Order: sequence, then C-alpha cells, then structure tokens
Amino acid sequence: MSLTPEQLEQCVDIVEHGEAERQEIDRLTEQYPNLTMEEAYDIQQRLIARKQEQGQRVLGRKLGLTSRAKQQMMGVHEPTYGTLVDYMLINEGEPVCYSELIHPKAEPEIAFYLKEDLEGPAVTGAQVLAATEYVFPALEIIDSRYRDFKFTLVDVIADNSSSARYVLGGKPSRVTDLDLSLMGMVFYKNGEIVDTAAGAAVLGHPATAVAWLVRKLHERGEKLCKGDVVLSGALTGAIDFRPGDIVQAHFEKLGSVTLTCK
Ligand code: OOG
Repeated sequence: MSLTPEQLEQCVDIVEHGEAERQEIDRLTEQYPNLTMEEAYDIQQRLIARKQEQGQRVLGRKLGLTSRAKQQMMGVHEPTYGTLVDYMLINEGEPVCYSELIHPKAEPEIAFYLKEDLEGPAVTGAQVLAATEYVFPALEIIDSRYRDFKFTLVDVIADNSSSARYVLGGKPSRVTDLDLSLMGMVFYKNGEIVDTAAGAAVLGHPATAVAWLVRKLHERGEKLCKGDVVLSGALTGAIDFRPGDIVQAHFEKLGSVTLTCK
C-alpha cells in the first residue's frame, strides 16, 4: 500500500465533490501515479460507505468495460465493477435530469435480479443463471467525473466505475429458455439505429461477466446478495445524449427500455 488512510480519504473527497458539484476532476493518478487497483477499490468502498452514512441504500452492482468495444474505446484491458445506490435508479418513463450530471452517456445492458446470494472463488456462469430470478433490458447512464471522460483503469475504479443512473425496462423475463449470448439488441437514438450487438459482446455471455464479478468480490471478502440488481456491462460503446433526446434499446425476447432526458 502506498497511500495512507488520510490520502485515501482525500481521494474520496475529490471524487465525491466532483459528483456532488457536477465538476470535472483531475485524474487521481496524476497526483498518485502508483495508485494500485486494490487502493482504487478501497476508495470506491469508502465512497459508498459515505453514501450509506447519508442514508442511501445499496441496490446492487454494475460491471464496466466488459465488452471489447468499451475496452478499446477507453484503452483498458480488463473489466471493473461499481456499486449501485438508490438515487441512481430512474423509473422508466421519468426523464433523466441533465443538469444533475456532468457529461452523461448511455449504454445498453442486460440486468440480472438475484433470488439467491452468490459468493466464492469459483462461481460459474451456470451458477449465476441458477441464482437469477429475472433479467431485464437496461440502460446505464455513465458519467465519469474525470475531465473529458479520460481515465486509467484504477482511476475509473476509484470513481465507482462512472456509475450515475440506470433504467430497467418494464418486462422481467425468466432466464430459462433464453440464450443471453445469442440475444440480439438494436440501440437507437431519436429513432435512428446507432449500433447493434448480441449478448455475447459481454465477455462471451453476460452471466460470465456476473461470475467474474462474484470472483472479484470474493477477493475483497464481499459477495452478491439475494435481491441485488447487477448490470452486466455494456453491449456496445456508450453514446452521448442531451435534453430532449430519446435513447432506446430493443432486445430480442426481453423487450425494450427507453430513456428520456430533460
Ligand atoms: C466506465 C464504465 C463503463 C460499461 O458497461 O462498459 C461501463 C466508463 O466507460 O466510463 O459501465
């Protein structure tokens, strides 16, 4: 460990202030070039602990940078996770408020809702599917607090993997009889197709991504809990949106999810 507890807390102050004041921040690695991944997850954990102290509830987790498209776009080589708390959940039909955010982008994802805890060093995608009550079509709104949305892997981890808001589509589906890897998805902005993908874009299968998350959480003595929502990672690159825009993802069999912005 190269950072003292005081320095870790100071990093939490920076990220928290950026989010609260909607101000771009400098990369933490400019000040601490040797920041480790472990320390970055410590910063994220302390940030979430502060939100909990302020009365916010943890609703689940999100994966980031699971698709090759996203890894290439951001210049990183492995996934990350972040933590979802209740103010991030937007009910479908309610607009996302642009003035609360810095430079948001939207991305299409498959969300898992768990009916059992998941933990351990060797959890598989099959075990993830067995522990899943429903899957939903989802749109995640990411809003890196870093200037120009530019960061290294450890920077983004400390910034709660850019978590900002998310919308779940109205139709829960059971995973039985669904092949999430072959599931097609068409991504629209203002009625025009901006991208297409299949579930396999996410580490081969979205459940594989969730299994990676469980193993990664295990390394830190953590787990997924019954009732958690997990956003399994973007199928495509993220797109910008502004007030008045409508972003939609149509998933084969799962249905659609729509995001509006004011
Ligand atoms: C990091 C988070 C990306 C995903 O699903 O790939 C992400 C970022 O690009 O800001 O959530």
